[in-house]
Amino acid sequence: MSQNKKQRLIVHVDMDAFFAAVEQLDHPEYRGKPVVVGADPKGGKGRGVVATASYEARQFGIRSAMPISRAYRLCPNAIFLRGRHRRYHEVSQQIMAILRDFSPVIQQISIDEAFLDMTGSLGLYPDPVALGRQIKERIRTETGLTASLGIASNKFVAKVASDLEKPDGLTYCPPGQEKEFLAPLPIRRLWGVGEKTAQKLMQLGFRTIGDIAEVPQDKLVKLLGSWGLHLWKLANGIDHRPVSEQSIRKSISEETTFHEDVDDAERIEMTLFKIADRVSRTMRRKGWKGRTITLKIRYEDFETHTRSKSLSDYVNDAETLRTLGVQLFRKTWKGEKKIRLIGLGVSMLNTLGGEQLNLFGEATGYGDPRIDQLLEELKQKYGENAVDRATFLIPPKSSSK
Ligand code: TTP
Ligand code: MG
Repeated sequence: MSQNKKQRLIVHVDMDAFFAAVEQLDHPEYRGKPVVVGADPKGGKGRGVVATASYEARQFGIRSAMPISRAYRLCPNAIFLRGRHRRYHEVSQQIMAILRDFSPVIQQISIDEAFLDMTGSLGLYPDPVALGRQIKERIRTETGLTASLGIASNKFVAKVASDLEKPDGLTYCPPGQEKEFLAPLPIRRLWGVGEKTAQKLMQLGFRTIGDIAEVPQDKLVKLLGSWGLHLWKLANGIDHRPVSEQSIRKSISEETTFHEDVDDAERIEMTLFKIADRVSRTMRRKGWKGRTITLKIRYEDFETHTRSKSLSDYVNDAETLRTLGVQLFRKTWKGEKKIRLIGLGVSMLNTLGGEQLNLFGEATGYGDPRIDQLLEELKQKYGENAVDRATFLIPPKSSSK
């Protein structure tokens, strides 16, 4: 199956309970205790979500993305913290620098996660497990934090492996054993299989990754389309994707939870505008542009939907993000339920450097980078609320209801 490709050695590193672990590191009094980083629980009435929870808090059932009010009910005595993102980025950079010492071929996937291609250093590190221990040890001594590692011949298997023995795990899948390694695991562990897809696959009779690997390729393609082939390959432990800095899939998003559920379209769109402006500012500051815009809506009953649009050009200007955000919003929301949360994300990011094309052309007047620039300069000088686009200054009309 390996088509005579060169045997690779891929390491996936993922920090344990990252934000919470940094808090426990900086505040020894939090160690060994349930720590929840995320929104303010406001005595059970808070409306945001959990970013992450320490493993002590996970024993109470608290998980990332859970409503903070539910986390509070599960463990009111937990230490609830809002989070210090600058600090998390600082530690993240420290970790990535350590990883770069082991291999120049590194792909950072998120703030606490990266792939390393160690193929070129096989001579230096003939024993993958000893290499894994060494990486973990350096992270531990230099940052005081624990990481979980997966080591395998490709990215998918390494990623699955790093999650199996969390926290402080080290899991190695020797080459040639990928299929057997994956077979007993539930289908949810396949990349790209979310809750809904998992349900669909279960209805079709698939429970484990092995169940999928055993189906003839063409049958799966008939059932699921070309995506079926992709799943079949992963299930069989086949993944030729390179570890490459180029393809770093950074994404950025912002969301707002309303103080009370809202059904005033104008107010929601205004909020979306503000979010688009903030996302755009961060992107321009970091020199990022993106191609896929995603809207997220959570209704009063917590049902959550995302809707995306991919563009042919990379963009980062506020007008384009606002326009697309509102278009997606109007397509998604028909006023049937009140809205609890609204968010906007941009993914498929690229760092700047290539030519910059204006998505909508000159005629529409969208996306004048000079206005964005000016706004940003003023905000940096005088603070977030000092200036705003005229749209925000018009008092919203009262809701049509
Ligand atoms: P993860 O690596 O997914 O989670 P984790 O490091 O907290 O825990 P684990 O031991 O299971 O790896 O995410 C890294 C950080 O990203 C996490 O500490 C907080 C942040 N995050 C959010 O803000 N919201 C989320 O929904 C998730 C999943 C993560
Ligand atoms: Mg992690």
